[in-house]
Amino acid sequence: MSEIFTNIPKIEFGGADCRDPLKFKFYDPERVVLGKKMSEHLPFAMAWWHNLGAAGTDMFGRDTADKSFGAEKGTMEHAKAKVDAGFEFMQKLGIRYFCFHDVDLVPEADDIKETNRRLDEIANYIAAKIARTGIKCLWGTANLFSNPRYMNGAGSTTSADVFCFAAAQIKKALDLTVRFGGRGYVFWGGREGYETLLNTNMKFEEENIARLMRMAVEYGRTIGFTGDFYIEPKPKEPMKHQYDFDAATAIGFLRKYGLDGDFKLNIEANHATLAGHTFQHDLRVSAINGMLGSIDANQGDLLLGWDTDEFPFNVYDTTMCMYEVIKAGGLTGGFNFDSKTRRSSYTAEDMFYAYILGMDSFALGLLKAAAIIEDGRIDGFVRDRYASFSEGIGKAIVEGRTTLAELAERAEAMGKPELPEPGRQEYLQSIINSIMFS
Ligand code: XUL
Ligand code: CO
Repeated sequence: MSEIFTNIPKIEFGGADCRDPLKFKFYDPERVVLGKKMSEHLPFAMAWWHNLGAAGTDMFGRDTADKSFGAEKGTMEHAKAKVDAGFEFMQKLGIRYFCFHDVDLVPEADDIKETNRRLDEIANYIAAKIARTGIKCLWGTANLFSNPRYMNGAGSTTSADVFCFAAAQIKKALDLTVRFGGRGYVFWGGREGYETLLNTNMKFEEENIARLMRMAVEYGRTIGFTGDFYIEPKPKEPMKHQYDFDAATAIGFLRKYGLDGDFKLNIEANHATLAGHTFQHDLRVSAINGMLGSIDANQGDLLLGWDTDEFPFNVYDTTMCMYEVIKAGGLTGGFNFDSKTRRSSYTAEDMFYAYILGMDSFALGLLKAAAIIEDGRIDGFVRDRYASFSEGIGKAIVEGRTTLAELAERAEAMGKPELPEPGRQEYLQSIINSIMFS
C-alpha cells in the first residue's frame, strides 16, 4: 500500500505564533492540563462518512472533491482505499479513534446478505489496521435513514418487515463496533419522527423505537459490548419533527422506557442550536442528569436553519463545552468531528486544515476552560449566588423541613423582601473576556 497524502507530513505542534498551516497552533498532545495530558482530555475521532465520503455534493450541484483515493467508486477496491486513506490521515494527525455507519464502509448491495458479506471482508481489512496502529473505534452506528425502505423511519416505521431490516443492520453494526474495540454505539434517529400527525400514531412509534433499542441492548450485552449506547438528539432534518428533539426530551424518553441504565447522550453542537439551545445548554442538561457520554464536535451557522456541520471555530463555544466536560469529569466517549469541509475547500490539504482547525479550537477551549476553573471567580460567584439557601429558612427549605403555610406566614411577617443580589452578567462576561484574551 503506497502513501496517499504524499504532500502532507506528520502534523506536529508548532505553537501559537507558528505560520505553517500544517502544524498545530494549540493542540500539544503531551501538554499536561489540570493533571492530564491534552490527548487524554481530548479523545478525537474521525467521522468516516464526512472525511472519506462527503465530496461537496449539495442540492444544487455535484461533487467538487475527488474522494476516489485512486480507486473506482462503488467497488470494494474503493472501500479498501478509504480504509488506507483514513488510517494514514488519522496517523498523520495523531487521531486515535474513528466513527462509522455500516454503509460508510462498503457499497450497499440490494440483498442484505451480500452487504454483510462485504462488511465481513472490509472488517478483516480494518481489524488488521487496528492491530498495526492501535487506532480504534469511538462508536459505530447503522445508517437507518438513507435507504428508501426507511422513508418512515426505522423503529418508527409503519412496516414490520422494514423493522426487521433495521434490526438486522443494528445487529451487524454492533458486531463490527465490538470487533473494532468501540467505546460506544449511537442511535441517531434520522427519520424517527413525522411529517404530519394526520397519518401518525406517535405513541405507537415511540414504543416501537424503545422496543428496538431494548433488543439492541440485550443483543449487545450478549456479544460482550460493555460500552455505552447513545442517543444523539436532533430536533428536525430530515423529518419535520424528530422524537429525540433535544437532550431533555431524549432523557425523558430513556427514563420512561427504562433504558437510562444502558444509554447516555451523544451531544452534537449543531443539533443543539437547531433545537434553539446553546451547545452548552444541552451539555449541561446531559451532565446534571449523569447522561453526558460523547460529543459530535462541529458548529452550525445561526443565520441558517439547517445542519451545516462546520468544523468548530468558535472558541467561546469550545471553551464552554470544555468547561462542562471538565466539570462532568470527562467523557466515556470522545470528540467526533461530525463536520465537513465547505464545498469550495475541495483538496486533500483542506481535509488536514479542517482537522487542524477543529483540534486547535478544542485544545484552546480546554486551556481557557481550565483557566476559568483555576481563576475561580465564575464558580465562586455561582456558589455565592444561592447563599441564602445555606442557612436559616433557606436551609430548612432545602432540607424539606418547611411547609407552604409556614413560608407564607413568614412572607406576610416580612411584608416585602429585599431584592435578590444582582446577577452581574456583564461583569462575569468581562471576566471571561479577560481570560480568553490574556
Ligand atoms: C446527522 C448526524 C449523523 C449522526 C450519525 O445530523 O449527526 O451523522 O452523527 O448518524
Ligand atoms: Co452527528
